[in-house]
Amino acid sequence: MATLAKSETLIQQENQYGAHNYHPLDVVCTKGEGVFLTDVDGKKYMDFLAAYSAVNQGHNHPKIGEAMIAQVKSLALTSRAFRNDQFPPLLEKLCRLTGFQKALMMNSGAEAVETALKAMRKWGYDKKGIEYGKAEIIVADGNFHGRTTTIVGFSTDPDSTSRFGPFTPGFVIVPYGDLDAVKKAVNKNTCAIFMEPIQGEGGVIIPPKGFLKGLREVADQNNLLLVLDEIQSGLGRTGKLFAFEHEGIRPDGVTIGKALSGGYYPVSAFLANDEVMDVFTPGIHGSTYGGNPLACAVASAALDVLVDEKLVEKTAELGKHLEARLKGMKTDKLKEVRVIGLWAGVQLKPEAGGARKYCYLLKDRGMLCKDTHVDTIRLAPPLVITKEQIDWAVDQLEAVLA
Ligand code: IF1
Repeated sequence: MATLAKSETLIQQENQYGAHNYHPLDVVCTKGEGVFLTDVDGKKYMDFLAAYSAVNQGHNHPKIGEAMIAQVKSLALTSRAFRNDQFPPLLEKLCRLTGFQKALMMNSGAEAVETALKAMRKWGYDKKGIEYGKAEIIVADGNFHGRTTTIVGFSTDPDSTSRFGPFTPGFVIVPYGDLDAVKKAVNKNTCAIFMEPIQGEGGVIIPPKGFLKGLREVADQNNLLLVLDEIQSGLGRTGKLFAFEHEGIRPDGVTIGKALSGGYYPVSAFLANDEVMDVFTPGIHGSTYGGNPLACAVASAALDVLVDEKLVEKTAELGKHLEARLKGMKTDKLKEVRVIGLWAGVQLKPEAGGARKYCYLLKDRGMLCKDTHVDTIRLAPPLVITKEQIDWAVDQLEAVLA
């Protein structure tokens, strides 16, 4: 009797009992360490997705794991009805590191985005005096901010919006990177501009130079908030703590998540200054798990690792090397290569036949990455990767694209 590989049995089980809301690569992981993942059949891979930048600190970073285990042994959850001793120091650490005056803790990225959207609207009514029920937020074509019904309502990806309506009104969509379109979309009811400084799901789309600066100016001239979603781009990925630093601006608010926990636990936050955060008063927003002691202990250790291991500075350095190597690949299948920090969108020509088949070829060679928008291979390794490991990975990529 033929025996199935362990992974095949698990894949069958998942297909039978799980909702089919994903189409993952057929690799069943059981162990993670640094840049590596190992599957249930014992094969080791270099991970070039890093759980969509949630494991910037590397898989199962021991320091974060130890902090988590220590906290598990003392206290996991109080709810916000009572206070806990891990929450206040995490808030101060976050604010000192990021330069914002206040933080509001949530769990998933989508919840941080929902928090930001509520803050933008309420600020529009409370502080700007927009007529209640009329507030508008300007967002970008090709955005990805999460999966709640409000958020997918202003997505332009048919997969995200597919038959989930009716949707929340009050969002105006403009082409990403088009400052004139943003200016034209502003009216007396506009409360905010909300965008990703670099679009991840869009395929690592870097806006034209000056776009973020321009958004800042439009916001200032029209008394709007500029709020940026740095859930994927933030905490080191681009070679700066925040992607907005590349243009020397400060937004009025920012959402973070993913790497805030180094992959151990869903932890997210909305960060802003008092003027914006003051719109939240007791009882009008929250979450059972938001700011729980376990999350705070994990986030605190995850931030320490970013700082202590100088991952932001390291990413800026290694990013230049990754860019040079990717742009020097000998292949005629490339349409465009976009790189910022350790984040790359390798866009293939349509005649290359789609990015997914190359992801499978790379998997066979021991490298895991994810296609996006049919033609783009997205590269986002853990930031603890070494120069030699980058070289090995680009060699694999060059070989499958040859
Ligand atoms: C999935 C994409 C990445 C995000 C930004 C908010 C969220 C995300 C900028 C929501 C989440 C994820 C979720 C993941 C796939 C993924 C993704 F391809 F869909 F766009 F990373 F590139 N803002 N991004 O990127 O955060 O609620 O998920 O914690 O499987 O849906 P979340």
